[in-house]
Amino acid sequence: MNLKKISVKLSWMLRHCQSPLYIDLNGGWADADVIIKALQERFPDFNRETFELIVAQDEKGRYSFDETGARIRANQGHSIPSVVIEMESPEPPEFLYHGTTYRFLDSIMKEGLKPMTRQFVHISPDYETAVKVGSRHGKPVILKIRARDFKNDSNELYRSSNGVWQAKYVAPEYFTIC
Ligand code: HQG
Repeated sequence: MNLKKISVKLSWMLRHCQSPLYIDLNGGWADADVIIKALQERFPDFNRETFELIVAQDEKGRYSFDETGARIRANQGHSIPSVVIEMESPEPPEFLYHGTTYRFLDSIMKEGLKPMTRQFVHISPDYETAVKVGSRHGKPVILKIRARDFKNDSNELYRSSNGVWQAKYVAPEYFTIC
């Protein structure tokens, strides 16, 4: 069984799929048994044990079971509109980082950082993580965000349970190219 392939499908079901809609918009939870059944149609050997392995071993902590194990959700990264995942809003460090690539840079420096197809702009806690995120799109370029000033100016800034910071929009005045 190709666990990576299953995880990609799982991530799509929990973050992006609207037809059918597997998740409850209030909290983003899906019934784990429903997800198992749906995944078994494509991956017949998939079962609860494999499911738990994928969730436990995910390198980015993408998924969480609830305390009973009956429900599963993606911790962040949704494109489904109006799904609400509760997130904390702690004091950020002075700087946070956003990894992107050169072909987006002109537009980003003019328009600011937008969520594009997701609900939030994803912001990394450190430079190294931002390099990895940016590299998914091409040669990485890293923006250094004045996160404390951003939050102090009453801009919304959250941190998801797997440590990714999230903003609705970051204006160009808050970042520079590293
Ligand atoms: C860029 C992965 C033009 C933005 C990672 C990014 C992350 C603009 C791209 C998570 C723009 C969107 C998210 C503007 C932003 N003009 N381009 N005004 N504003 N952009 O994939 O941040 O594997 O939706 O810089 O680890 O790359 O999914 O976002 O390059 O945490 O779990 O538009 O995806 O996690 O790309 O990555 P994405 P992202 P998962």
